[in-house]
Amino acid sequence: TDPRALIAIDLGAESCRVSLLRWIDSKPTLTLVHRFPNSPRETPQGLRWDLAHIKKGLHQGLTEAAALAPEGIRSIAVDGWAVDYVRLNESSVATADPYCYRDERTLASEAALHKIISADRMREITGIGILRINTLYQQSADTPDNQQRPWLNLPEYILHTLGARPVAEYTNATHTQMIDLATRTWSSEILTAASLPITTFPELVPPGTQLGRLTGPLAALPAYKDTILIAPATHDTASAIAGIPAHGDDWAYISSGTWSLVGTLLETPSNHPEAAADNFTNLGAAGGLTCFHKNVNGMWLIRQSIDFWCENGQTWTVQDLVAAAEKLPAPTDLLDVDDPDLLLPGHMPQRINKQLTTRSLPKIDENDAPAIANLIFHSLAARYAQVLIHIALHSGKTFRRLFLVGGGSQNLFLNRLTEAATGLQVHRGSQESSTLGNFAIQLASLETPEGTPITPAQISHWAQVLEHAPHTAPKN
Ligand code: LRH
Repeated sequence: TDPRALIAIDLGAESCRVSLLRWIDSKPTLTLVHRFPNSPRETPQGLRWDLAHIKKGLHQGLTEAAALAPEGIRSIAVDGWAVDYVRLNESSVATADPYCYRDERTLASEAALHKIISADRMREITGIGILRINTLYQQSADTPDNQQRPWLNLPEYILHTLGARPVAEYTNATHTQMIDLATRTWSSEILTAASLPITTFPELVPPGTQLGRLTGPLAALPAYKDTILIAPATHDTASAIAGIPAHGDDWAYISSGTWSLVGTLLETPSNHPEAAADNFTNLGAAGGLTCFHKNVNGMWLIRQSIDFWCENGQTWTVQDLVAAAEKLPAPTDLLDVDDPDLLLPGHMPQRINKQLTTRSLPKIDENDAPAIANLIFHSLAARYAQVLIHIALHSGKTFRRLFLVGGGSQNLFLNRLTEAATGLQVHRGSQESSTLGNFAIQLASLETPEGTPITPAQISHWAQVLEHAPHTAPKN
């Protein structure tokens, strides 16, 4: 078999990573080569991602990875957070920094679009959760000029800048709210309602599709001779779930990062009226499966609070907050963590108090970091339990196990609260599950003839191979 290494790029709303999978004595070893912080910025043109910063970090990671793998790099795949996209100019280059999905421009475009096509009808067509962050509402808010330009979701754009042909990978495409669940293609009814021209839409491809060879300056490095570019599940959550090494049908997942995605994998989507009324989502999963889950607010609440305390002279790490919070008694009243106001950036402790006041509950001292963190952790665990009960009802499954993956799964206090609230057996998976799933899908793709879809069995085989792979730090 081919002894060359593989690279996974995982773009996160809080940090981006470049990781390497090498075969040492024919056994896989993983190295997190480069990790760099990421965050949206308030600009006069709205809340935007800094594309140059992301590309610079990736270039550094890819350069370092090449130096660590004298055997060469066989393939690279990119996943990232869903729904954000770039518009392309005539040279296939991004015309501007992409908007962050939290930008408030979609408040108006969502309301306007629902007057033309109802949320219920869109739900019927797409089977996905109606969320104002979805690409459809963002594209509806674009200027008419921009609406005429081709576009790519962010991970696919990064692949394209490396030499891949421009595509929309299916798992990520489902989160745009523009895919017809029945035909698995772009929905002409939704595109027509939103006046978005199909000519600007990329070709749809399944996860595991090989998209050409690496080109450009990096391709001049000997390690990158003949490196293939692959679309994994470009939606980071779909990759994270592909990275869970589980058998059987008795398990649910929480992919815990900026968001907590709480759900289960289904063979076929579940789009009956009760699931629709609960706004559960049916997103594409790797291997033709469906991620049936709900977006619950996640570590965003903690990160945003930490930023506020930092601006006010208090330095907190998540670890310190966890240690301080777990000494406190359980709060009497819980927060509604999915209050839309809590999805917005800035002043998180004040936003929390605004909610408590509206609900006639006692306020909490905005500078009492442990008390606020304690309230957040207890409220998240209770919300997870509530959502999981509904997931079981809508899917008809009986859960025994709960897999926690992603950065948030490192929070053992929250894990304990979640175990107590759900009564499920909690299994802590990888904090880099998106990267593991990204690699698992690449490995499945590389062993499969072109044009043949990769299967769930292949993906879970590779996820299990990678589960026990040692993690090494880069040598230099
Ligand atoms: C997690 C995630 C999630 C989406 C959100 C936009 O990173 O991709 O699955 O709902 O970001």
